[in-house]
Amino acid sequence: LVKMMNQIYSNRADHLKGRQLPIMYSAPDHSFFSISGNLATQYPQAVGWAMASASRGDTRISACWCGEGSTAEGDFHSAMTFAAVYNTPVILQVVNNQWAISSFSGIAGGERTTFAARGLGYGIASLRVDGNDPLAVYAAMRWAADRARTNNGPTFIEYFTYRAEGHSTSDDPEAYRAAKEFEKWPLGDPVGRLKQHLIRIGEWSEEQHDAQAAELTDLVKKTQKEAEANGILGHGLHQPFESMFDDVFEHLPWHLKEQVEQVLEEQEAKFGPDWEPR
Ligand SMILES: Cc1ncc(C[n+]2csc(CCOP(=O)(O)OP(=O)(O)O)c2C)c(N)n1
Repeated sequence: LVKMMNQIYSNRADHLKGRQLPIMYSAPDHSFFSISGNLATQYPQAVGWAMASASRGDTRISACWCGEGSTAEGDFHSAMTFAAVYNTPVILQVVNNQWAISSFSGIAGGERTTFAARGLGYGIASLRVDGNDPLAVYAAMRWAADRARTNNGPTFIEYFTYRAEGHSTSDDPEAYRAAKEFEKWPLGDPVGRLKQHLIRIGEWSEEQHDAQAAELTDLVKKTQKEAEANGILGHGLHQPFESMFDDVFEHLPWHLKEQVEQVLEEQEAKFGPDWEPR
């Protein structure tokens, strides 16, 4: 949790050295590949990764997700073709939350057929699941993982859900859809549904739920403080400027080296020889 928060704040302890957008996490120790801001690039990457794993005789499989709007990207289709042709051990998933910022899923072709149906066109086993039912999501993914692990190839899953909030904090959904539309969404909140289900089967209670919510809120707040001690966004640079291109190129191209030197000289001329990026 603290590592994720350090990434959100792009602070001194951020292992991505402040070079990613704040929620584009990466956790190589957990086989969690860096999120890319360029939509759908993860699709061919996941397929390629799984192909490499299989050809090395490794037992690991890969999984990736994109939004329904991103299925209109060429990368999505290249990945589907390669996954089908090479019978790749990959789980390809679409979170159909019905909105790609301000464009409705119909703009990505969602009213012509389901997104799941597109997988069938590629010859890939495909499922459409109620994305707000945690047990259904778990079962579908488990099935897909078993298929991949037993060499039965790729699976494509569409999770049908709804984006109640804005796309981001700078998005105002009232500008393009009815203000209270989210109140009419009939399939509920996944956490609430799982809670109700567990209470009904006698595995959980309101008291346990409240206690756990309080405990987790406390944990998140404490962790937030811990991360904030390493610096927060908007308080200057937390990583040395020169580290901007570290780990990006194996050999830094000459023109970028030149640009780094140029900026350092400019900064020194402006702030004196003791200048240090804050
Ligand atoms: C190649 C590319 N084009 C456009 C964008 C800008 N953009 C960021 S998010 C987004 C909408 C994505 O919608 P969707 O795929 O439905 O995913 P969601 O955000 O709903 O999960 C767009 C157009 C981008 N990041 N990358």
